[in-house]
Amino acid sequence: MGRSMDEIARDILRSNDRGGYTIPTAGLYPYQWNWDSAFAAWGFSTFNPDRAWTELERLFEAQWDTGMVPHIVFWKPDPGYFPGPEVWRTATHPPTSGISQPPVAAILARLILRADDAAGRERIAALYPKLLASHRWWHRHRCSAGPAAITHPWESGRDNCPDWDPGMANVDGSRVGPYTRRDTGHVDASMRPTKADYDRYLAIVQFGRGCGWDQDEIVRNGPFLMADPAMTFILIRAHRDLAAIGRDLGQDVSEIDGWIGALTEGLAEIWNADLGVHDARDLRTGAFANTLGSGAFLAWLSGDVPPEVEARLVAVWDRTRYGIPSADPGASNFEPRRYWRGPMWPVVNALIALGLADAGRSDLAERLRAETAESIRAGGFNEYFDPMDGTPCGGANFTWTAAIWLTWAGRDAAEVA
Ligand code: 2M8
Repeated sequence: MGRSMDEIARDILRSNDRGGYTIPTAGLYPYQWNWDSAFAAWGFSTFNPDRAWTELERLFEAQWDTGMVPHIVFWKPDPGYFPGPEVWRTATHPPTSGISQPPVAAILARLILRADDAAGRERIAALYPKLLASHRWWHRHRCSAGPAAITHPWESGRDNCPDWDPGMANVDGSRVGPYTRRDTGHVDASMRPTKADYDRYLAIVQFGRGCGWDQDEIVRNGPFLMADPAMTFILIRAHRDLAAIGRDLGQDVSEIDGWIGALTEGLAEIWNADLGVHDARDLRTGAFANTLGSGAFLAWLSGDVPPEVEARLVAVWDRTRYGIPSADPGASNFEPRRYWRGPMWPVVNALIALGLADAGRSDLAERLRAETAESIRAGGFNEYFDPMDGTPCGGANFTWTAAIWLTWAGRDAAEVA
């Protein structure tokens, strides 16, 4: 008899384990990534709670003195990935990148704790001040415009989605000098961001490196600054979870409550009245991206979604066969297999479903689970999928897809509730 999907998923987590931290997938992504690691922890919590906490602890070992949790931790040199530590040059130990990634750690730590409170009590008490420092960093360095902002498309985790096109248009990528990409040696180039994208990604990194990763300078004068609805929704939810954890630990959480209030008010700045949803906005020019993809669907994470907004979102979802797309299939720039410019990402669906379930939309949550599960069952534990025909894309044996299978997609409705 063959191995069950659950067994395969557990094996993927174990085989991507590099000794306390988990890489997203061998070859393409050989380091520890911030939000991937938090999802890995959630996955481990279904069969090894101790290992789940270790994963988060390793990630926070790389936290900067400023509170920032970097988006990549370069624990061991690996020539298979570009841009590596020699490009970022952050002067930290361990070497890391100089930007962050969606702060899902508090959201997932709370779920991990809920699954096995006894195993997590001491671990969360030790982690709480570090989580708090990282949320304070987000408030201090990324939320001054009201909503949460990103200083590099990589910071959003949704690298090349159309949401960032207006901000990327301001970036001059013509003077970055020669370099060799590694991603296209692992995965078909047609599924990856373009060379023009990479030139600009590197120009933004070069600016950060040039100012010694001074975050005030990056926000003030860096080549790219966009408000991100997804980050705002995630951060609101993460603040709420952190406050709940803090209250349980007997802490005063009024500072966190203040951040939640400010961010919720900040949502008005990214309301696109023409589109009728929250939308990415270039903070240098004020221009909206005019895109409707998975970022807008994360609204459920931060609270209830009005019926007219829900109708607009579901109309986009109805255009696909397999889950919520990263960009609207009805838009002319939709590319069903090019990374974040259209594909369906199981890991994002899992986050959206958390919001849907909490908002009492278990019907939509179950539809999303079933469509995600069907694509993984048919295609394997890939990084992402073509939302129209379910073709598995990107890296195989992917940690976060295995993790969300174990915690969500592979559970039936009764278990998930
Ligand atoms: C992708 O991003 C990296 C840069 O961080 C890349 O393309 O090189 C994104 O999908 C990101 O969200 C993810 O965390 C990372 C590792 O899975 O890969």
